[in-house]
Amino acid sequence: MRLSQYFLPLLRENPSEAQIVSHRLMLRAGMIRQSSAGIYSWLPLGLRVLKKVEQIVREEQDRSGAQEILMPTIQPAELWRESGRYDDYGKEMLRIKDRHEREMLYGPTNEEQVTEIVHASIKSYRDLPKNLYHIQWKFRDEVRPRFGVMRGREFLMKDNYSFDLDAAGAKHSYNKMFVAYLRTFARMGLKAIPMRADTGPIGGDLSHEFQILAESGESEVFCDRGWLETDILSDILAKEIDYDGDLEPFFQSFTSLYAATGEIHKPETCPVAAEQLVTGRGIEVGQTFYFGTKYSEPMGAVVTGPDGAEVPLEMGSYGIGVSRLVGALIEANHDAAGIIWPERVAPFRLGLINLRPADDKCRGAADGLYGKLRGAGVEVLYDDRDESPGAKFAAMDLIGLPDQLIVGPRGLAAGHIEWKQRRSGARQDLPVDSVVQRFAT
Ligand code: 5CA
Repeated sequence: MRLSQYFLPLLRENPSEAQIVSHRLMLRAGMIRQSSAGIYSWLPLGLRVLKKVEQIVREEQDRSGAQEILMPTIQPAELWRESGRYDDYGKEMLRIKDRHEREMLYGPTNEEQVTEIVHASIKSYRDLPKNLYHIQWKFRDEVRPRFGVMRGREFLMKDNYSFDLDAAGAKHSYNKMFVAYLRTFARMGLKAIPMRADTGPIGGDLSHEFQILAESGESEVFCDRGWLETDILSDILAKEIDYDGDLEPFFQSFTSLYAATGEIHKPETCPVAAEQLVTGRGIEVGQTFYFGTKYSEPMGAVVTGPDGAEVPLEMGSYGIGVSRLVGALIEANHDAAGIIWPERVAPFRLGLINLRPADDKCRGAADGLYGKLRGAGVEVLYDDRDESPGAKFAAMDLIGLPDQLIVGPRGLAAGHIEWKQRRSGARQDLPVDSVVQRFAT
């Protein structure tokens, strides 16, 4: 993409409404634009990141055996009356009436909708287990939407729902998601700690929140100091996972060290000595719930068991805040100059800067490189604008592409192009003809 043609509305000044760094940087880097409180449009650069995050989430769901569906954003109120949540959910639910005065709602989550789908088509234990997921916009009329996409009113969530015959099967489904979540976050380079959590309006008694430790996090969290010292990312990605095998040892190994959210942590029952306990803030990027028959029973979602008797489905639900993750990734990856994208979620792999677009040699070399890199399948953002070098460097650092290639007259005369790594700031001269091969995928 040529920057001269790209829709990238960068802001020079820090927007005053943004209190945390990810919100500031998303606005400054032209990734999002607020529509109303807690509701955003995603602009081209932001959308590219959102899609990459979404794709990693999707790949790990698919790997675990979950199947993708797409449920609507607007749901009928009747379904929620069946489960008893229509009144319980309170003001966070956006209630709508259609032209026939039928009560509808913009889904804050989909337990009822998916239970209805499965109930309509699954009648026998032989059709179990099933695990269905979708990646869809949700609406929660939060009391205090803030921090940009971190606590929005409209936000993108991956949510899935497992259906099993019995509690043992349901725990296996829970464990599968537990593994899939750790892998998902690890692939984005995020150390998400699974913490015992309260279940709130979703219900049930087994739940984990996946928390990234960060000053700007909204959750109060407590964990064993051991969590800070272990390199869980490489541990997780190095493990071969057989999703059909026994996952309980994996689950145990990642839950043996204490970690709990503020809602359930009690100093008097905490097993960790005070000097070993870390108290901090966390960003909740996902949550898993096992709630058994909370929805299947009132909604009559039963299957015929092996002995012919009807049994209500054992269920769990699992959410990942896809749009929140974009903010969380920035909280974990930035410096004073701007964002530093991890390669796997970067909107473009490379930034190519032409320092002298008016100079024929520079333009020829930069245009040529741009064409070859694209031909080799590399995603490149090419700054071909007629701007000062300083403005170009600042823009490239702000939007945080992992690597920058800088084409200038002096380097070209010596047959090289400067390569700058955004994260380390390290610079190196590369011979012009080696560049494409260095970055080809
Ligand atoms: N039905 C369950 C699991 S599918 C559920 O709704 N869980 S949840 O309430 O914990 O939401 C799942 C994830 O969505 C959270 O972990 C969080 O990362 C994200 N999320 C929740 N509320 C918001 C919000 N207001 N803005 C952005 N992300 C949110």
